[in-house]
Amino acid sequence: MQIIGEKINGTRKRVAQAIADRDADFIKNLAAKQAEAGSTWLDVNAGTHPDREPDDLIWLIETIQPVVDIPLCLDSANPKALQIAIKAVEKTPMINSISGEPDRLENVLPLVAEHNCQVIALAMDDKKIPETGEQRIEIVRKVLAETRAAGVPDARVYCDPLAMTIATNPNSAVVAFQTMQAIKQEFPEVHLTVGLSNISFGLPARKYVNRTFLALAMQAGLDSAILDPLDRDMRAAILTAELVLGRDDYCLNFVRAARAGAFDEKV
Ligand code: THG
Repeated sequence: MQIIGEKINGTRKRVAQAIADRDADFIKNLAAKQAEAGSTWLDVNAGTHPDREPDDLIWLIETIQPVVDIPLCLDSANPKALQIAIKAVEKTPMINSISGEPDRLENVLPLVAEHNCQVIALAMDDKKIPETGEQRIEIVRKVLAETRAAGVPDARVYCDPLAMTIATNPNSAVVAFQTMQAIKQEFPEVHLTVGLSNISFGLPARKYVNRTFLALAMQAGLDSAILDPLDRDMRAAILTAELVLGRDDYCLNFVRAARAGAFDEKV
């Protein structure tokens, strides 16, 4: 399971404040802790007004890079901000995201191709999120035709089926699972990812919802996720799901984590 650490996101109050105050220590600490916890990428989302976003993203990138040696996942809907940010990164980043939206295909996909990035492809277009799995797969087919035409191999594409909250649609997780299974079947080289915590917005006991969704999504083929890598119980759930799904040869990771105390009661 590849983990995209979610915590450097300007839609979070504390992070928004750190960005506004240029509080580098706070951001550096958040970056270092997520890297230590085993993240493959760190999501970086300034979450600010489009006028400020490029400056804020650059500041975040330059603040984070000296303290971690993992690549970033540049999270923005704004092609201009991504164009500028991509010049500031030291390691090839993941781009979050493209979709069936013509603006993103026109202005973001060429960057992905030129810089050999991994890219998250959302199963939506023109900001509309389709209700059914079939409609989402239709969009994924269209996006993959475009990524292939741009010379981006399927293995660099991470499809996000979009996890919407179960609070307003009881079928939303099931639709996400169906979408994942269909994508995997049709495009076996493509990776799957998801913004995990969306699934539980507005519900109580969110950690339990997130964890169970994650384990079931892994059965549907999920091999990466945007989540809080500092959530110890979530890490334990991932290790256990990998073990149970036969994705942990000789139970090596599970046993190693157990020896390191990953499943011990908190003291
Ligand atoms: N797909 C893709 N990218 C995404 C998302 C997605 N990027 C943004 C988002 N969704 C995933 N990232 C986060 C980051 C932080 C939080 C949730 C999702 C988070 N939320 C607190 C909460 O839910 O209670 C907010 C409170 C706070 O800390 O202020 O921490 O779906 N491709």
